[in-house]
Amino acid sequence: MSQINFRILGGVLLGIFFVTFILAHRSSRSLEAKMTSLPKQSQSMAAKPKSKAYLSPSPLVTRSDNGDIVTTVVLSPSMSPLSPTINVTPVPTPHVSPSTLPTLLPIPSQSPSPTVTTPPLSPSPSVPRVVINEIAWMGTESSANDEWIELYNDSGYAVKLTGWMLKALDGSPSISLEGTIQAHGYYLIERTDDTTVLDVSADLVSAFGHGLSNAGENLILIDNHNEIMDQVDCSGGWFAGDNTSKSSMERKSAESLGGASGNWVTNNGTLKNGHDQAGNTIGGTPKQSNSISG
Ligand SMILES: [Ca+2]
Ligand SMILES: [Ca+2]
Repeated sequence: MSQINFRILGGVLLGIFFVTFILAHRSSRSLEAKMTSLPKQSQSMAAKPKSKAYLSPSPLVTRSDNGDIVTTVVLSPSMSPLSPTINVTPVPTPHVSPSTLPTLLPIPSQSPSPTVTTPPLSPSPSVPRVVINEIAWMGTESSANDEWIELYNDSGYAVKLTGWMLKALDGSPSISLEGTIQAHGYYLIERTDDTTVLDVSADLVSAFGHGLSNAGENLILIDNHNEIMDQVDCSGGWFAGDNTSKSSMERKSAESLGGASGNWVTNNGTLKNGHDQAGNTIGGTPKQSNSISG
């Protein structure tokens, strides 16, 4: 009896084991069938090559505790940032060839300005316009040293006398002129001071050097171009004038040569002008027409 019970118990246990094995095998086959029925989309996504994985998220298929299939979308950690990298290509600097530079043309030299020849203010010495017109070589009754000389402008225009000289060939006197002589005007040069002819204003006061010699002088009038404008050569003695009466030597005509003795006369004693330092009447016509002129 005992042996029979053991056999029965062993058969029961073997049957239980067999049944359990069969059930487990069927369960495994069912799971495999569900796995093969997953959506095509998931399979397609899973089948995508890794080279394009950064473009789409990778799905993760798992199974829950109750046996359901769960698909989880997980962003790939290898996904690149959306912002693209911008590569800036440097712009090459244009190279300027020296041949493209403009060529500077030489500046033509300016031709010299033509020389403008200004006609001289005074004509040639043969026709003097500013002349030695009266010479008080004898001085005045007040003082023999109070000599004076008168120039006359026979032209119709004023003449600037700056640079002109009135001098004797022996070197004394030697007078530098200045100022202007008016057209048909007179120019009075007084020796030492303006009181030589007390009441007539001098145009120039000069020392006269050693003064005019009573024996005569060779006087020349030179312009600013060093040309002789007039000459009264009395180196052999004065053409006219009187040391006793203190009468001056007057020119008859400005248009006639100063070196001609016949062009000079002694003041006539009638037509006079001005007074000396002592108040005596001047024996001549300083800054007025000569007594015998025209
Ligand atoms: Ca005077
Ligand atoms: Ca005079």
